[in-house]
Amino acid sequence: MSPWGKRDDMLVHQREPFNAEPPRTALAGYRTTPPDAFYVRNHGPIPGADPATWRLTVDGLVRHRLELSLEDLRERFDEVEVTATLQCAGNRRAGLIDVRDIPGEAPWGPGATATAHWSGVRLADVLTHAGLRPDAAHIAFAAPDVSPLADPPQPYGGSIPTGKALSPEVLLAWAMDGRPLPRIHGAPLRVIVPGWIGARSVKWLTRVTARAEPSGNYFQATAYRVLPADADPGRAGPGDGISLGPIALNCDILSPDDGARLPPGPTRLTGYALAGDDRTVARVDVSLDGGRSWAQADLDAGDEPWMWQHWHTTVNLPEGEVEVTARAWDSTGAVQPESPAHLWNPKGYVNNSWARIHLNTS
Ligand SMILES: Nc1nc2c(c(=O)[nH]1)N[C@H]1C(S)=C(S)[C@@H](COP(=O)(O)O)O[C@H]1N2
Ligand SMILES: [Mo]
Repeated sequence: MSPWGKRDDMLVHQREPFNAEPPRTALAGYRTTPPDAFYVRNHGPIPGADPATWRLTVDGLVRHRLELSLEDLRERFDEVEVTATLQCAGNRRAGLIDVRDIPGEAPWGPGATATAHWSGVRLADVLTHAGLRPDAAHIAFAAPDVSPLADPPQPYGGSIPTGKALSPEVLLAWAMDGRPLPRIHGAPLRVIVPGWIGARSVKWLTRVTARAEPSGNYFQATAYRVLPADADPGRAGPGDGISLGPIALNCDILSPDDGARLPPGPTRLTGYALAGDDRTVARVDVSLDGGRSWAQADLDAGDEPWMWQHWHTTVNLPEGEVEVTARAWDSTGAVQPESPAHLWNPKGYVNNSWARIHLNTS
């Protein structure tokens, strides 16, 4: 067993702090990801909090500063459940590293994406209870895990605009798939921001602060930003580059596995697609000839708004080496870009180029 109850075949990018993703086939076919295959992304040592003494502070541009225990949250607000997919902005970075090296960043594959049922209370309800002031434009989150990636080291944090924070899908969650949140995933309480990069779903939450400006935290102001290709990430300062919020349209092929040997002939392909924020997946196309011709895949029924959209199709595999490509379209008519070469950026975020796997039928 890997640490933290994860499956044995996790691809471990780092032991301390633990950073790991499952193989792509472990995600195939599941509407919600088995908890032992849910990726883990950490930037500092994992905190442990005693749920009995833990408190959440709500402060900043609010009329009433709040100090809430878990009991207070349960008693004062309605419990809600949202099924949501989390995706790290570094998902598929390996495809960018193939274009040009990205020193100091882990080569994440397609597995930094996973879905769970989350339950807790709406952030909107807590903010309304605190009396949000009209000048509160951003809601910042703070956690106690101190990250050495910032210079000097800094606790993890981030923020989202008030408009998103007041949307009903944004939760302060204490349970994952109907069980208490595991420590590695943020116990006793974490933020869940469906449709936004995983970095904003702050774990081990201790403070919610209403502000006029975005959080000045390293992970909001300096990291998780798309820098121009020629920028030196070691010299990037607060405010440089494009701040990431909503997830970019993406998809992947989950089965068969990349590199699989199969008999030629009819073969079932399955995968997922994910559109950012309130966009939806409109279509997924599959190609066996590098994008010269495309066939439409079928979208599985029953997937809900804040979760990934599974798809499947059957293709007729020819003899020999075959490259299978997939691309998704969203409800705005946007489609994924073809090549990671045009997306390369110094920190290696948002590789949403066409999904590609190689199969061998000889
Ligand atoms: N406190 C804290 N919250 C955090 C992080 C972190 O390092 N510390 N990592 C973020 C990132 S980048 C991602 S992608 C998600 C991953 O959530 P998971 O580890 O539960 O999969 O948590 C986010 N929340
Ligand atoms: Mo992330």
